[in-house]
Amino acid sequence: MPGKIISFEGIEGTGKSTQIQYLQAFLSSKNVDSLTIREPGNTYIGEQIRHLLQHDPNAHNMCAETELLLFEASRAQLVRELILPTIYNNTWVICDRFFDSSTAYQGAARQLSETIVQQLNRFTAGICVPDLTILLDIDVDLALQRLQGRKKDRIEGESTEFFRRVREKYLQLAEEEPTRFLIIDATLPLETIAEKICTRVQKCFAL
Ligand code: T5A
Repeated sequence: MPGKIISFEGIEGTGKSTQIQYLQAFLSSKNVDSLTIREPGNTYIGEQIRHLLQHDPNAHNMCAETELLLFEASRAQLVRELILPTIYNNTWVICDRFFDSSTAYQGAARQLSETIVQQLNRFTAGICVPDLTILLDIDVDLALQRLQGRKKDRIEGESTEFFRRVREKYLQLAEEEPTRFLIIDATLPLETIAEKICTRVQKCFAL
């Protein structure tokens, strides 16, 4: 029986990384083995791509089409090198972002063709569709405030309007797939959010 895939989505600063730690501890308490991965990255190729996409000062003029293809290339490698072998080893995979990020950031915010983004998502992720997607939702200004004082990468330096489009797309995706998505108010206290996520995971997968 393959392991499950749980993805976390949301704009920057919503608390994805923080909540993933709580979920990992919860799964471990239920004797479920899990591996956390982040997108882009995690493989050698993916980490090189991550550097190009986010931190390389010489890549500031990257066009939207290149950006999309690089995120998808990182995903293609990650799925084949890590995610598929892991789930077939009966270990769960927790994804700090997955293909919904491409739909929201490159599709909606960069305004690339939604059809092309969807085709590429299917091509790179293949059978790896999350069994559950946690959408941490928060007002854009509040999320950006949380990141104040942190050095911004290429995408974090985008406008408030850009992140509004990302947030709206996520909410639309969640409305279209209510069974896969769980929307959580990311302004709630950390422990309350963690409890809501663990309750849903427990119910969803009969743990
Ligand atoms: N991207 C990615 C695309 O454009 N397309 C794609 O296909 C993919 C896969 C990845 C970037 O790439 C883009 C999106 C991103 O721009 P990243 O470096 O991996 O970027 O960054 P993020 O995923 O955005 O992660 P962040 O670290 O910015 O945000 P998190 O993980 O959501 O937030 P976290 O947990 O680090 O928390 C942020 C701060 O908020 C506090 C925390 O303590 C921390 O200080 N916090 C709370 N404070 C109050 N109440 C709560 N409930 C809180 N929860 C957290």
